[in-house]
Amino acid sequence: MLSLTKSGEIVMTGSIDVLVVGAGFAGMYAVHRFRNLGLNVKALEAGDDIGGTWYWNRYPGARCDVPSLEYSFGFSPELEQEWDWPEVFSAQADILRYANHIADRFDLRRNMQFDTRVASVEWQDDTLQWKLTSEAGEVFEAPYCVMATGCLSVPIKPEIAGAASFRGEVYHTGSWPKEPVNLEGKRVGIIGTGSSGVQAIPELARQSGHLTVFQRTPVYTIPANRKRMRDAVQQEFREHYREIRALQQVNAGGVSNFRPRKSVRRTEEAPRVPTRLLDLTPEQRQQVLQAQGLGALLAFRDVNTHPEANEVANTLYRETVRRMIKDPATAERLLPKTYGLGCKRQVLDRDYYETFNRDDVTLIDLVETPIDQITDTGVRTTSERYELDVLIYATGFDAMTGALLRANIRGRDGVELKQKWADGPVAYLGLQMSGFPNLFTVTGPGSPSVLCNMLVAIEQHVNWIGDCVTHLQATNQRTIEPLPGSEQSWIEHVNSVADGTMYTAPTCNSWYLGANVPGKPRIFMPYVGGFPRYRERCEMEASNGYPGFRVAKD
Ligand code: N01
Repeated sequence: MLSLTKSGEIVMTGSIDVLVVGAGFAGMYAVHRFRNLGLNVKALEAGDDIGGTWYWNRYPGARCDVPSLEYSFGFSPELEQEWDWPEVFSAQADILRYANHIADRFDLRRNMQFDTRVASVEWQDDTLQWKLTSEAGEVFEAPYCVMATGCLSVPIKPEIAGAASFRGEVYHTGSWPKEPVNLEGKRVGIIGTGSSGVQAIPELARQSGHLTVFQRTPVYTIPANRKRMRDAVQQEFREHYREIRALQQVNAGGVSNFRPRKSVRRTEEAPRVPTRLLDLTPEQRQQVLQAQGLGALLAFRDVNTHPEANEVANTLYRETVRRMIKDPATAERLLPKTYGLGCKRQVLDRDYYETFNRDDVTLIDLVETPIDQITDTGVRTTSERYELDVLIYATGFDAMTGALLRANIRGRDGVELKQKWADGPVAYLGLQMSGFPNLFTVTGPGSPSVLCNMLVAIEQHVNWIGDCVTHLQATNQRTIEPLPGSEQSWIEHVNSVADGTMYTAPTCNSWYLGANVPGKPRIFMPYVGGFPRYRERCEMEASNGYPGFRVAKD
C-alpha cells in the first residue's frame, strides 16, 4: 500500500515484512524462501531484470569456475530434475538462462521491483523498521532488511589521467552492455589481467582487429575444463542429487566432488596424487605435471601452506609457461614472480597463453612502461602511444564491502556502517552487525562467501535468516543483532585462520584483502576455515536460541 507522509514522501507501508536488496541468485532465493515462510517480501533491484553478477558480467568469454552441476540450487528437486546444462563449466549466457528459468518457474518477479537502486538504508529507532530510499526518492519500510547485494558487484575503474578524454568506446567487464558489442576490425585495448581479463582476452583477440593488453601484474592461470556435458553424466547427477547436496554440506568449498560412477569412462579418472609436493622427487613432479597439467599443482596441500613447497610449485609453473610462449621476452613478462600460487583467487582460462602467440595481440608490461595518460585517441605509456577504438577496463571490483557501504546504511542512533567499518568490516558470521538490528547480509564479510560454492553459501545464509525471522515472530521478539563480544571474537577467529596461509603472505595483494582499492583497510575478508565448520557455528546459534545475539522487544 502506498501513502503520503507529511513531508511529501511516498511510502509503501504496513504490508512488507522483509525488504531484500538485490535480485541476483541471493535475492531470488530470498524472495522464494521468505514467501514460502508466509512472509510478505519485496526485492529492489538496480538492474532491469534478475541475475546479479550474471546479468552484469556479459563480457566475451565470461564463465563460471565451479562445475555447472554443482553451481545450482538444491532447494527444489523438481528444478534439479528438469534443468539441462550444456557444458561441464557454464558460460555466462547459460547461467543467466538458468536464473531466468528459476524466476519464471517460481514466479519471483511478482515480488520484485527493477530499475530501483537503493540509495540509503536507515533504521528507525521509533518504529523499529528499516526505511529504504531509492535514488528516485521512493521509500519502502519493513521490520527486516536483507542485503543480497553480492560480493563482486561494484566495478571499479582506476583513476588514470585523461581517462575522460578518450573518444572511443569504453566498457567495463563488470558492467558489460546487454546489446551486442561489435569489435570486428577494431583496435581494442584492455587494462587488467585478473579472472575477467584472462577470460576475455582470448575472445577479444578473436573478435577484434588488434588487441593490446595492458598488464600490471601477471597472473597464475590454469586451463579450464571445456567439455560438453554428457547426457549420462547429467542423468547420474539427477539420480544422486540428495547425496550430492549432503556432500556439499561437508566440503570446505561447498562442492560435492561427486564422481559419476556408471557414466565416466575409466580413463577419465584422475590418478591420485600425494598430498605434499615436497614428498615428490623432481622427476615425479614432472610426471604429475605432464599427466595432469598445471592444475595439478593446486592439489598439493603444502603448496598453500609451506613457503618452500609454494616456491617449488611457482618454479614448475614458470617452466611450463615458458614452453608455451613463442617469444621469450613475452613469456618473461607473463610470468608472475612477485607473489606465489594461492595468494589470489585462482584463475581458469581457455587459450590464455596461446593468445600471446598471435600476431594481432600485443602485451604491454605496465611495470616496465607505466601508463602516462589516456588521450582522446588511446593510451600513452612512458615509452609509446597506442591508438585505440575501444578501451576495456577489466579492473575488478570493490569486493565484499563495496555494495554494502555504497548503500549508505545507518543503524541505531544514526550510526553509519561506514563509521563502524572504518578499519575494516566487523560482523558476526558475515550475517549481522551489532547496532544494525534486523539487518542481514547474505554472504557478507566474515563468512565463507567467495571461498565457497556461492549457491550453496547463499542457500545456507538465506535459510538461516528465514529461520531466524520465524523464531523472532514465534517468540514475539522484535529485534535481533549480534552482541559486540560475539562479533569481536568471530573477527579474531576469521583473522587467525587466515594467518599463515598464502592468502595473507606479506607478498600477497588481492581483492580478498581489499588491496585493489586505494585506502581500503587491509583485512582478509572471507572466512577461510571451511564451509562445514562455519555452518555448524551458525546452526549452533540457531539451535541454542541465539546466545551470541541480543534478541529483544526493542
Ligand atoms: O578483477 P581482479 P577481476 N592499472 O581484481 C588490474 C570473480 N570472477 O574482475 O593486480 C593497471 O582480480 C589489476 O592489476 P593488479 C573472481 O572471484 C570470477 O578480474 O592490481 N592495471 C588486475 O590485473 C575474481 O577473482 C570469474 O596489479 C590495473 C585487474 O586489473 C573476481 O571476480 C570470472 C589497474 C583486476 O583483477 C575479480 O576478478 C571473472 C591500474 N590502475 C571474475 N587497476 C569466474 O571465472 C587494476 N588493474 C567465475
